[in-house]
Amino acid sequence: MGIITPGFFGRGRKAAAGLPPGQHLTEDFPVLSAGPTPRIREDDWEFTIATEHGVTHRWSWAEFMALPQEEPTVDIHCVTSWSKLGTGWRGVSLDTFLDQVESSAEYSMAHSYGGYTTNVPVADLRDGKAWVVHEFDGKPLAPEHGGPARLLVPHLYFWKSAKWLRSLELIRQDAPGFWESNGYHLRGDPWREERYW
Ligand SMILES: Nc1nc2c(c(=O)[nH]1)N[C@H]1C(S)=C(S)[C@@H](COP(=O)(O)O)O[C@H]1N2
Ligand SMILES: [Mo]
Repeated sequence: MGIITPGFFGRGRKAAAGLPPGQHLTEDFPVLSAGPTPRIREDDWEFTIATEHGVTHRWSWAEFMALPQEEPTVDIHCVTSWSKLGTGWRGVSLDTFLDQVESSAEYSMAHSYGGYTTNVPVADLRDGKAWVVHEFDGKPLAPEHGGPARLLVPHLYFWKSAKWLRSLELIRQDAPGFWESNGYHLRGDPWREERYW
C-alpha cells in the first residue's frame, strides 16, 4: 500500500514518501486500548454478523479457522500520528464472510468483547480491503493487540480496526461508534487526514 515516489531521497527512512500527511514512522508496535484487555478463550469465542433483516450468522473458532485464510501485508496508521509499514497478518477476508450474508446495508457497526464499537461503511470492508485476523508476524495475535481476533481495515485510521472483535452489525444508516461519538471522524481516511469532525 505504500507509495514510493521515484526520485525521492529522504533521510534514509524506508518509504517515508509513502506516509499519509502528518504521520511518522514507528518500528515498535504501540498498544492503544480504551479499557482493560478482555481475555476470551478460543472455545468461548464466536463471531456474528447481524443483518438489517434481523438474521444473525455465527462462526465458531473452528469454523473461522476452516475458512480460506489470507496473509495480508499492509501499512497501518494510528490517528495519534504513528504509522507502521509492512505489517504481516493472517486471517479471513470480510468478503468471505459477507458473501454468505444476504444484505444491502451500506453501513456497519463493529462490536468488540469489552464493549468497544466503531462504525465502518460496508464498501470499506469489501473488495479485499478488510480482514478478521488472528495472527500477527507469524504468531497468534497477542491479547493486548486484540487476540484472539481483531478487525483489520488498514486503509482507514487504526481505531477502525476493532480489537477482540465479537460482531458486525449491518445497518442502513450510519451511526457513530465509541471514538466517533467522542469527536473522531465518521470514516477516517488517513490520506485525507479525516481525523476529527
Ligand atoms: N476493542 C478495541 N479496539 C480498538 C481499540 C480499543 O480501545 N478497543 N483502540 C483502537 C485504536 S485507537 C487503535 S490506534 C488500535 C490500536 O491497536 P494496537 O493496540 O494493536 O496497536 O486499536 C483500535 N481498536
Ligand atoms: Mo488510535
